[in-house]
Amino acid sequence: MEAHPDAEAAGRLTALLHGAAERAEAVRQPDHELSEDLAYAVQRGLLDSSLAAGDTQAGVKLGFTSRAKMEQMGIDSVIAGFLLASSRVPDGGELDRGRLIHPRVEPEIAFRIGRDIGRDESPDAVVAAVDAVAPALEVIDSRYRDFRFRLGDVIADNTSAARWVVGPWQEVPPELDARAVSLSFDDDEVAAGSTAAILGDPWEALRQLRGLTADHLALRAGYVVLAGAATEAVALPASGRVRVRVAGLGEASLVVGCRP
Ligand code: OOG
Ligand code: MG
Repeated sequence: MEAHPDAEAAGRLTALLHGAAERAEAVRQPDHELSEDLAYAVQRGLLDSSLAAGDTQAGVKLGFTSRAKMEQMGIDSVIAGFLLASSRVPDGGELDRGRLIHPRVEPEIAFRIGRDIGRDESPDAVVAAVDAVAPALEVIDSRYRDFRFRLGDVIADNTSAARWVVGPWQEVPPELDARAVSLSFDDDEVAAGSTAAILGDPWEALRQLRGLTADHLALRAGYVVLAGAATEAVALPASGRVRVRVAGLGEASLVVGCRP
């Protein structure tokens, strides 16, 4: 029996995107707009190739949960992707910029999930299952030329996920919805905003994950969930320290290096 044409197209795009990340070289956007289902299937293919190579899934990330991000990229649907253990940079650790294409960095909030969550559990149950929160950085790096994509393209590309950093975990505070967020390169602030920019309240981002049904977005004990950027993404500097500060939650940072 011949493979379904959609499955063939998904497989080709998975291989193309996988190679793009391996070589740190951008590829052309697909000729035709992908359906969301096909796009999540391509994303799943990328996860499966990483798992087959010995990596593990460490969590889930949301995208386009703030107006600033939606306007910057021209997309207004909330999307999600997976986080790999191998793409985590330890807090304060070095990120090798030479392995990325055109990286940008975003200030985010991270949730830690305390237990496996069933498919049919309510958004409130997901919120109640969070056992810690932390300031976080996400480095995104579209595998498409010029960092340009349509909705299906960016879902297929695992929502541009490249690296992530989580600061020290904090007890879950009574509220998270109006905290100042600041992104800085060395001592210069390059973006500033509020956690309110994330769908009014970062908890809302977690609730909206319920609406996304791809199997690999199900939440497991110990997973990290990134709620999405509170500000526009900013091009990663060539070198130096990148830091996020969230009022009352502390900070997280990484140092950009470039190995020869
Ligand atoms: C897609 C990823 C968006 C966020 O935090 O909104 C994202 C992109 O902008 O390339 O991670
Ligand atoms: Mg992000």
